[in-house]
Amino acid sequence: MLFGRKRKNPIQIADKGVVEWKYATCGYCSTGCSIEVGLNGEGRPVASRGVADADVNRGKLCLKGIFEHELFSSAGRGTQPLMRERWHEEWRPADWDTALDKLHDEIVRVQARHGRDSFAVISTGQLLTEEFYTLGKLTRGLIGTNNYDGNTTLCMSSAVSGYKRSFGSDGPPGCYEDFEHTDCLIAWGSNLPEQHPIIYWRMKEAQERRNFTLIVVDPRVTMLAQNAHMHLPITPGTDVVLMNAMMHVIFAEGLEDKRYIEANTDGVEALRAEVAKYDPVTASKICGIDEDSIRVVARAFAKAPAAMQIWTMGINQSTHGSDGVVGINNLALITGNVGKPGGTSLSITGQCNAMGTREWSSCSGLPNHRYLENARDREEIARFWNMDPEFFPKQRGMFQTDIYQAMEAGQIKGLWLIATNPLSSLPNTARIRRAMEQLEFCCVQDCYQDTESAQYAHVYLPAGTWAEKEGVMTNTERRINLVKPLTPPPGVAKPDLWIFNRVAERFNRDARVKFPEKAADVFLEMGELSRGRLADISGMNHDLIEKNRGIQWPYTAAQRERGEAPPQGGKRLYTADREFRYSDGRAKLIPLPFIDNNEVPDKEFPVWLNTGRLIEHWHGRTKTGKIGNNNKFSPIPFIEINPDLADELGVQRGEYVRMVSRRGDAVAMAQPTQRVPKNMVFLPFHFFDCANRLTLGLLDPHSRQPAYKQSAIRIEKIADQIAAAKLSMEMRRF
Ligand SMILES: Nc1nc2c(c(=O)[nH]1)N[C@H]1C(S)=C(S)[C@@H](COP(=O)(O)OP(=O)(O)OC[C@H]3O[C@@H](n4cnc5c(=O)[nH]c(N)nc54)[C@H](O)[C@@H]3O)O[C@H]1N2
Ligand SMILES: Nc1nc2c(c(=O)[nH]1)N[C@H]1C(S)=C(S)[C@@H](COP(=O)(O)OP(=O)(O)OC[C@H]3O[C@@H](n4cnc5c(=O)[nH]c(N)nc54)[C@H](O)[C@@H]3O)O[C@H]1N2
Ligand code: SF4
Ligand SMILES: [Mo]
Repeated sequence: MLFGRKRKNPIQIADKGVVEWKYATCGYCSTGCSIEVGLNGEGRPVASRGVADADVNRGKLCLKGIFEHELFSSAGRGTQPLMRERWHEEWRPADWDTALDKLHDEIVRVQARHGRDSFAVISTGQLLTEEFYTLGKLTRGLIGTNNYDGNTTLCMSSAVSGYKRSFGSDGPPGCYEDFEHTDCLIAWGSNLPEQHPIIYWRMKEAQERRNFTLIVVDPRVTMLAQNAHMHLPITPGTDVVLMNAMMHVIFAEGLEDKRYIEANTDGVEALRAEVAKYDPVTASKICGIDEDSIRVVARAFAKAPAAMQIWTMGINQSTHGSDGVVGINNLALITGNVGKPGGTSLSITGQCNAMGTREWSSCSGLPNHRYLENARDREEIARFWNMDPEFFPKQRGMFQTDIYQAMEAGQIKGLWLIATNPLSSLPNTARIRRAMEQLEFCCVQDCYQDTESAQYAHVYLPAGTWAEKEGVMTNTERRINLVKPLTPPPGVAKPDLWIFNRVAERFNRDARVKFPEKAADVFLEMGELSRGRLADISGMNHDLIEKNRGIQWPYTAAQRERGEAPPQGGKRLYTADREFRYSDGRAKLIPLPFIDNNEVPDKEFPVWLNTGRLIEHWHGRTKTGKIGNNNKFSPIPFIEINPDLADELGVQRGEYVRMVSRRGDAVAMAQPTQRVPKNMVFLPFHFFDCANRLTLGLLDPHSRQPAYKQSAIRIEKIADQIAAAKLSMEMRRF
C-alpha cells in the first residue's frame, strides 16, 4: 500500500500557453525585482516570473510581482482623455489635442492671472526616470512654476533631508549585499517582510547563514520583530531619544571609533554634550525602552565589527523624521559604520522609483542632486537646456504638503497631478477636499480614471503604466534597472513620456529646448549631465542595463572604457576617508535635542493610531484592489486591536467599530491581536475615506513630511452592525 506523498497527485502548474518571456522590472516597491512577463500566442500577458540571474531577487517575486501582468487589463483603466467645465459635472470624451491644448491654456491663464507660482505640478515616485527628467525640464525650463514637488514628500523626504544634513548629499551608501557581511542589524520602523519581501528574503538568508544580531525597533510586534533577537517596542515618535541614549552609552563606555571620528567628521564635541543629557534612566521614561535594553543594544551595535541600520516609514513619517535619520547617521558615524561591507546606514526606499525622482525629477532643485540655490548649478543646467539661467528661481519652492495648505488659503489656483492620489494618501481628508474645491483648474494624469482625486479634475489624461512604457527605475541600493513595453496602453492612452513631450511642444513652439522622443535617448542625455557627479551614470545605456539585470550607480564612462564590468559600479558610497559631499569631505555630527510635539493620547482620545501597510495591497489600491489574488486577503478595512482593549470595549472579533479623532471618524472591522499594545491600534491606510480621515499629519520642520504614524483617537462600539457593514463595503470601492 502507498502512503503519504506518493499517493497524492503531483502539483500541476497551469499551462498558460506562454510562447515568449519578456524582461521588465517590478513596478511596485523599491526592492527592484527583475521580472519576466509571459505572452501567449496572441501577444497577451498571461504570467509573471522572477528572473533567476538577477542579483536582486535571484528568481523570486512576492505576491504583488507574481500577479503584476493582470494590471494591464484590470478594471477602471483610462482609455481616453476626458474633459468637463466644472468638476461636479459629467465627463465628456475628448481627443488628445483638445485636452492637451486645454491643459496648456489653463496653465498660461492661471499663471497670467495669479502669478507664475500659482500653478502647481505634483508628481510621484512611480514614473520612469526618463519621464521624471522630462517633466522636470518642462516644469523648470518652460512652465517656470516653483511649486513643483512629488508624493515623495509623504515618503522619502525625511531620508533625503537627513542624508543631506549628515553627509552633504542624498544617496543611500549601502546595498543588499551588506546583509551578508554585517554582524549586527538594527531595523528602525521598517516592516521588511511585508513591505519589501524580497529584501527581507535576502536579509533572512544571510542571517540564517551567520546568525548576526537582529534588533527591531517598532511599537508593533511585526513579523520582523518576531524574528528578532531583541524587539524594542518604542513609544511612538520617540526614536530620537533612544538614539541619543545609545550614543550616551557608547561615549560613556568609550566604544566609539575615535580614528574614524577624527578623520571623517565634524561636531563630535557638541554631539557628546547633547547626548550626555540622555542617560538611559531618563531616556527610558520618554521612549518606553528600559535602561538595560538601551545599554545592551548600544554595546551590541558599537562592538560589532560591522554594524548596519535600515529604516523606513516608522522613522521618516514623524515630526522627528529628518532628525531620526540624522540620529541613525550619527550612530553610524561615531562607530565607523559607513561605506564598509556590512557597515552602513541604508534607507529602505518606498515606491519603485522614489530614488529616480530624487536623482532626476528636479522637484527639489535641478537634475542629479543639483541645487537651485547654487548659481553654478543653475548656469550649467540652463546652458545644457538652452535657456536663460535667470528663468530659474533662486531657491526651491513649496513642498507638496505646503502646496495643499497654499491651495486651501487660495494662493495656488491650478494643479496638475501626475501618478499620485492625494485625496486618498494625504492626512486629514476633509482639509484636502477643501483645498481641491478652491482650484480654478485641475488636471489628473493617471493610468486609472477612477481615482478619488479625479473627482476634482477638469481634464483627465489616460496614461500607460509600468511595462506599457520604456525607461529605467532606481531601487533602494541605487540599482538602475529597465522596463520595456510589452503591451500597448489600453484605448488611446499614452505613455507619460509621450504626454510630457506633447505638453512641452505647446510651451516650446520655436523648439529652442530639445525634448528627445525616445526614452533611450533621454537616458543618454541624462548620462551626459551626470558626468563627474556622485550619481554618475555615464557608463550606462539601456542595453547594458538589461544585460546586467540592473547596474548600481555610479558607473562612469571611464569605468566602462577601462573595461570594468558594471557590477563593480557602485556597491557602496563613502568607502575611503573624507569622501563625504561637504566641501571639506567631512560628515557632520549633529546634536538632536528632543521636543515632544506630537499629538499624544489623552483622556478624550486615549488610543494611539498607527497607520501603515499590508503585503497584499499597494497604497490607494487603484492597482491591487482590482486584482483578485491580492484583494481577497483584505477586501475591507480592519484594525489590529489588542484583545484586552477589545474586551474592555465589549468588542468581538469581526465586529465593526467607529474610530474618532479630532479631524473625523471612520469605521473598520476589529481584528484582535497581540501584535499591538493595549493603547494602540494599527490601521492599514489602503482604504479610501478611512485612515486619512483620522490622521493629523503634523509636518517635520526640515522635510515637511507628515507624521502619519502618530495620532490620537477613541474607539466606539457600534450598535447597528448591519449599517456599519454596508458603510465598510462602500469603502471597498471596487
Ligand atoms: N505591500 C506593499 N509594499 C509596499 C508599499 C505598499 O503600499 N504595499 N508601499 C511602499 C512604500 S511607498 C513605502 S514608503 C514602504 C513603507 O514600508 P514600511 O515603512 O516598512 O511600512 P509601514 O507599514 O508604513 O510602517 C512600518 C512600521 O513603522 C512602525 N512604526 C510606527 N510608528 C513608529 C515609531 O514611532 N517608531 C518606529 N521605530 N516605528 C514605528 C509601524 O508599526 C510599522 O510596522 O513600503 C513600500 N512597499
Ligand atoms: N495614513 C497614511 N497615509 C499615507 C502613508 C501611511 O503610511 N499612512 N504613506 C504615505 C506614503 S509613504 C506614500 S508613498 C503615499 C502614496 O500616495 P499616492 O502617491 O497617492 O499613492 P498611490 O495610490 O500609489 O498613487 C499613485 C497613483 O498613480 C497611478 N499610477 C500608477 N502608475 C502610473 C503611471 O505609470 N503613470 C501614471 N500617470 N499614473 C500611474 C495609480 O493609479 C495611482 O492613482 O501615501 C502616503 N500616505
Ligand atoms: S518585493 Fe517589491 S519589487 Fe519585488 S516583486 Fe514584490 S513588490 Fe515587486
Ligand atoms: Mo512611500
